[in-house]
Amino acid sequence: MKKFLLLPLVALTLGLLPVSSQAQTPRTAPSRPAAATRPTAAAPRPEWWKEAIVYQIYPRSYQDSNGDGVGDLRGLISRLDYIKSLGVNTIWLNPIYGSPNDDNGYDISDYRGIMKDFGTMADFDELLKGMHARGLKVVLDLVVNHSSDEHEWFKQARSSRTSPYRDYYHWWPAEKGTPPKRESFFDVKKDAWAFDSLTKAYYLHYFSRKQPDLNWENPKLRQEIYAMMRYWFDKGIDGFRMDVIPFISKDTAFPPLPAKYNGDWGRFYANGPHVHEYLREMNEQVLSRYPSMSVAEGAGVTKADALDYVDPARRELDMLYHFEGMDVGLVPGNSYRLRAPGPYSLLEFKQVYTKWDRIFAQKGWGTVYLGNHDQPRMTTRWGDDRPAFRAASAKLLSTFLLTMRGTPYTYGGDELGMTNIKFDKITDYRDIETLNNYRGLQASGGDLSKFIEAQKTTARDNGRTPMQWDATPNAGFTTGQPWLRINPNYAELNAAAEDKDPASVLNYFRRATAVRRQHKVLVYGQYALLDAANSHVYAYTRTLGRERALVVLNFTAEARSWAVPTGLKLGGAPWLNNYADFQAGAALSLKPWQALVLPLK
Ligand code: ISL
Repeated sequence: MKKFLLLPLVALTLGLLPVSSQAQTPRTAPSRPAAATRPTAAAPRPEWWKEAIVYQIYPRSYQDSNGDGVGDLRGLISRLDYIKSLGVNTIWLNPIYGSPNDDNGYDISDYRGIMKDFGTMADFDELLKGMHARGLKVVLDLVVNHSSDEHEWFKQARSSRTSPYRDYYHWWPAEKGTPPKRESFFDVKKDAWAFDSLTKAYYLHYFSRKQPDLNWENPKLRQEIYAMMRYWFDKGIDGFRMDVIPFISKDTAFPPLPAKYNGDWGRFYANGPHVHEYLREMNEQVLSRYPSMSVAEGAGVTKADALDYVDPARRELDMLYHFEGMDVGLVPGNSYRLRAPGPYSLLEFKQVYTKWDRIFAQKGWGTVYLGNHDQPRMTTRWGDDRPAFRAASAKLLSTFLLTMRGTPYTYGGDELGMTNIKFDKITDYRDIETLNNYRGLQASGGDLSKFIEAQKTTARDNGRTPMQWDATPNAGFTTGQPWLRINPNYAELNAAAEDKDPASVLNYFRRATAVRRQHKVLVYGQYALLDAANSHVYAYTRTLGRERALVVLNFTAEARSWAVPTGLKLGGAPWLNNYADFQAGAALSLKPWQALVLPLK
């Protein structure tokens, strides 16, 4: 247990402390008395998935059991007790299906089988049973905007223009000329059309050439997908995370890009003409028939269309996750994930999360995440990975995740405070996005050193380096050659060491999940931003009936003082504090990256 310095709090309550002894440094912005007004909207309807604490696992990088350097299902089974010990209750597994791995499983060649590298269906059944036995729900990835070009459907489709599978994909016959411009995320030339010489036609691929887009306008294709979803639900899974689901419906006339198109193709691809019709159909024919949860990867979804996906009255999906949080601090409209110079703006960060909370204030339900397999490590990106601040900032970020409204998604490894590996050489990268962007930039004579520098902060492989289990060779991840280099900081940053240390990032994370599970105010309570103009401290209250909490997060490496707004009365020892003690008073003295969750009277 941590010890808290309660004395000053008691002294203050009794009026024994002069105000000057409470605030060591001037605060950055005046407090707002408005905090005294409590939000009044009715509490949201309880659901298990609103109370979920999701732990995302990238199986390729979690635990190898057979020495081939790639994580697998048996490895994962061997880590179930660790996963349970985190206090999470829902697991999202990145794709585990048959795949030639052009995009690490996001190119599926067999929707009903298990990737050879990962094991067998018997392994999956055992994993599912092991998770359920521990009270963990299991959510799989649903990747149905595209398949692999090695899927039997595509092999058939490309074999002849008259194949019954031809319409499972989008084709543009060469006799119509060059297809209207569409851009691709992973193509070296950014061209989303690939020419297939056998049938003299172009096929559409929003991602790599090995990821042809499925044609959702074809009802037969949709029935195949729904049957496949039922197959997994009948096995007992509890839900799906839906990969780029806003992209599935296309205008098959492929009109030219509109004049206002500004290269933001994620936005352009989202919300196609029939997407909501198809999601309602999917809900009616599959989702509503199982006690499931669904979460959309909300690529291209904005404030204006978010509720179209998750308003329960529309019977589509349960939740979505947006990208606006991830875009903070990037050069707008730049597809190479170039970072804006200097640190990101906490004001912008607060505005984004506050805006997205508000969208779901009356209906629908949000999500909160700070990293995933497509993002760098949260501690490097949003915290401070220098040795002196790494642990404190990682704990602060977990505090944020676990005290916001909306379902929190924690990415495996972040509970340890893992950091970006920051490769210097392109040859260390394995991710198709980085490799093909590099090749494209090289071909067009772009600035490669600027690109490599930006990748150190933003590249996806930073979030994919193997899990750091212990200080033995290869961090206990594999006895073979790891598929992606392991971060050398595993010698001190690893689960075994952190497990033994009561003050570790890991043990703090465990306390934080326990606090969220214990206090429903942190799940369902209204969120109110305090001190919006403060560019160093992020503070908010959560309110549910009579239960109320104050969250104060110092997002800087300097000590700060933060004045508690008049009208808020601290109500006892902190529920969470990432330092051993704290001084309560009319102003809080915050240490670098200090995070506090305080009950209010
Ligand atoms: O559209 C975007 C932003 O508006 C992109 O970031 C896009 O959503 C993202 O790259 C899609 O990610 C998902 O689909 C990809 C796969 O590589 C990712 O790992 C997956 O999460 C293709 O399946």
